[in-house]
Amino acid sequence: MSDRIVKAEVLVSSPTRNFVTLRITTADGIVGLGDATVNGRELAVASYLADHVAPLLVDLDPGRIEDIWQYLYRGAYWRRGPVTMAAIGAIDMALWDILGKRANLPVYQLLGGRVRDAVPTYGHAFGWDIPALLDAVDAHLAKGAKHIRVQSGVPGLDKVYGVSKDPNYEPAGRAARPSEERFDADAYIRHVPKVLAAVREKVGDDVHLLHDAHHRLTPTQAARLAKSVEPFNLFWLEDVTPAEDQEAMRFVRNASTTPLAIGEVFNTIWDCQYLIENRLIDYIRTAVVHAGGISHSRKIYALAEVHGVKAGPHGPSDISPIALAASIHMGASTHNFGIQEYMGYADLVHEAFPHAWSYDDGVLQPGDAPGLGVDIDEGLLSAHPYTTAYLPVARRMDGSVLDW
Ligand code: EZ4
Ligand code: CO
Repeated sequence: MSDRIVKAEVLVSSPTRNFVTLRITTADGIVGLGDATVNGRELAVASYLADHVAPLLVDLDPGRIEDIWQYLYRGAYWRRGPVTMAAIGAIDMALWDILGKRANLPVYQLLGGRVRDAVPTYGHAFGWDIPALLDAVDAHLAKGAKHIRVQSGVPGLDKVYGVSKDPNYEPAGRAARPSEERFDADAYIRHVPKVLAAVREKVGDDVHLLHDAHHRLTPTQAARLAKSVEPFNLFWLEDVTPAEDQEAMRFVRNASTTPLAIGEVFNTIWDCQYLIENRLIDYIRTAVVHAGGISHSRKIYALAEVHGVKAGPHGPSDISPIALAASIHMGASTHNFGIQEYMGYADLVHEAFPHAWSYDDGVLQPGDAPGLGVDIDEGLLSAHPYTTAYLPVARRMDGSVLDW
């Protein structure tokens, strides 16, 4: 039953925000879709795919998913990193999509079938001050949310990660240069426990709360924060320190019992290995698109399973509905899948990527369409061309650059 890849096309578009989409067509006329979006570096992945990889895919058998993964990863010699791994991730996703369409089965069925009724999710609630945040939390509760990420403004800071003036938070700014913001770690660490105390007081014990520190703290600051928020019983505290210094997590771990999540910027199992094997985290946050697709993410999740770590993948607005579908199919079929971040999309994104997956009452369902169950409205994508956009840059109060 072998088939042959005849075409691999890259579509770069901006239906409210930028997306890089890969479309693979086979000789039998099956079309597979993948997401290759790397927020703020979209054109680099588009070029990697169109200039270097798409020509190599032609004539290969789309059913040899693992072999194509190894061919692109090891065969390039140069490896790892977000651009390479998102490109491979998009191809891998598209090949699973093709396999599902060929078999007339949803991808979660190919991965072993359902292990849970639905995929739990969390969304983002934010407010500049505590009353505004509590209103946002109310809106999430009204939609049936059982897990909510809470982010608030910090007195004295005019821009803060995770908080926006727009009701739809979108960190990437459509401008020729990144916007800049100043961060005062002491003010932040003093304020967050007050915010979490107010939210916990409001929602009671049955709602799960999450918070993202977004890589800004030193190990000591991170340990202090993790310890001081213990009374509010977080579901997780995310990205307390920059992810490169992994030993820092041991220091935080030893200081508190607050569950820790990290890894949205990781790209391979080797980036995750130390933290997982040493049980320094509770949740691994790699996104299926940025960590080499379904095939590689499955290996990360399997390693995590052995060490009592769960998957809690990244799911912001820059993970397209195609990659989100791949993540939902994995969530439905992976035993140690903990939770899917679901930030939601603008209406135009739902229209541009019609999808079989659905969100309701705090959970996601993969749907039963063959493959990943996502389509594209090509006319709509081409009507919204790429627009330069960047994630913000953060600086300390003294002006020196800090991790954003
Ligand atoms: O900063 O999606 O947990 N979610 C996040 C996101 C990321 C952006 C980066 O593209 O941290 O807001
Ligand atoms: Co995050």
